[in-house]
Amino acid sequence: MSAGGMLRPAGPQAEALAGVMNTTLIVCAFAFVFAMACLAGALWWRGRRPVSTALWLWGGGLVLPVLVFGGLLLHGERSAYGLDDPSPPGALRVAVTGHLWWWSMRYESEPDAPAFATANELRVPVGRPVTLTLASDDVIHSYWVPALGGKVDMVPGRLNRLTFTASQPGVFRGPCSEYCGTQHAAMVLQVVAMPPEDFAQWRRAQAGAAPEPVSRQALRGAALFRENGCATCHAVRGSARHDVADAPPLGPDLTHVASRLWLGAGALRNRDPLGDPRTALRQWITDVQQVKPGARMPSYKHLRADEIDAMVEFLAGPPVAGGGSDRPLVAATSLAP
Ligand code: HEC
Ligand SMILES: [Cu+2]
Repeated sequence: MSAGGMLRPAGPQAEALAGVMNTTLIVCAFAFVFAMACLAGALWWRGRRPVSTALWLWGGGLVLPVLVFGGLLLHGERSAYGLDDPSPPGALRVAVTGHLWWWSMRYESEPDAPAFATANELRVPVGRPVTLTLASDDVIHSYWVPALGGKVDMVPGRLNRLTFTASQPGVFRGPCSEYCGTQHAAMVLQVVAMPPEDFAQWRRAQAGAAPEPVSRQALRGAALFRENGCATCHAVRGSARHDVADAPPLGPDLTHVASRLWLGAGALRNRDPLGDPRTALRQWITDVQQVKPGARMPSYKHLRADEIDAMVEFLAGPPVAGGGSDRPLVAATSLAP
C-alpha cells in the first residue's frame, strides 16, 4: 500500500506544495548555472572586453535576483492561494488535540452520523475534503503529514485549522514536528485514507459502544479496569459506563483500541504476526514504561498475568479466528503497510 512522503504527494494540497518545491529547485539550479557562466565569461574575457562595474552591480545584484525571487514568490503565492480554505462544503470535520505524547481526535457529528472520540489514528475517506481544528493540551506540538499537505503548529490556547484531501488510499505517517520532550519521536499520528464505503463502515463501528463484556473473563476485566484506576485516565464508551463528554481525557479513549494499527502513537505495532491485537495490548499494559519510557501511564507489573489477560479480554472483545475482535479490523489489516 502507498505510504507517500513530501516527494510522493497523495492529495491536491501536498501536490501543490511539492510543485512549489520542485519549481524553486529547478529555477535556483538554472540561476546558479547562469551566474557561474557569467563569472566564467567575465574571467575569460578579462582585459579584452571588460564588462562595466555598473552592469555587474545593477544586473547581477538587483535585476536578476528580483526577477528570480519575485517570480518564485508569485508562483508560490499562486500555488498556495486557497489551499487553506477554512471550510469547504461537505468537509469531514475532526478536532485533533496534541498531548504528551499522543493525539486525541473527535469526529464532529453529521446529519446521519453521531460524534465520537478516538486516538492516534485519523481515518478519512478518499476524495472528500477533511477540515481539522488543531489544538494542544500542554506544550507546542506540530501536525505534519507530509504526503497530505502542509504543517501546522498546535499551540496551547489557540485553535488552528488545516484542510486536506487524500486522493488515494493508504497509511500516511505524521510524526509530531515540534520537539516536545522525551517521547517526541514516538508521537506519530497515522492517517488511514480509505474508500468511502469502508470509511462509513468504520465510522459506524467507532461511534458505537465497545464490545459488551459477556464472558466471565471480560466481566472480571471490566471490574479490574475500574479497580486499578484505568478509568480515571481512559474512557471506554458503553461497557465501563464512562462518558466521552468528560473533561479533557488524561489518556486515549480505549473504546475500540483493538482496531488501531499501533499502540502508543506509533510506539508498538498493535498486531502480532497472526493479526491478533492481544499480544501488544498485554505487553503495553504490563510494562508501558519499557515499551515507551516516560509515557504518562504507570506500568502494571505488579498485576498477575490472568488479571492483565482479563482486562485485555475486556478491551479487545472475544478472540476471533483470523485475528482481531473489533469489526473495523477488516479494513485496517487490508490497508496495513
Ligand atoms: C495516569 C493516567 C493513566 C492510567 C491510570 C492508565 N493509563 Fe493507559 N494511557 C495513559 C496515557 C497518557 C496513554 C498514552 C501514552 C502515550 O502514548 O504516550 C495511555 C495509553 C494506553 C493504551 C494505548 C492506547 C493507544 O491507542 O495507544 C492502553 C491500551 C492503555 N493505556 C490501557 C490502560 C489500562 C488497561 C490501564 C489500567 C490498568 C491504564 N491504561 C491506566 C494514561 C493512563
Ligand atoms: Cu509533540
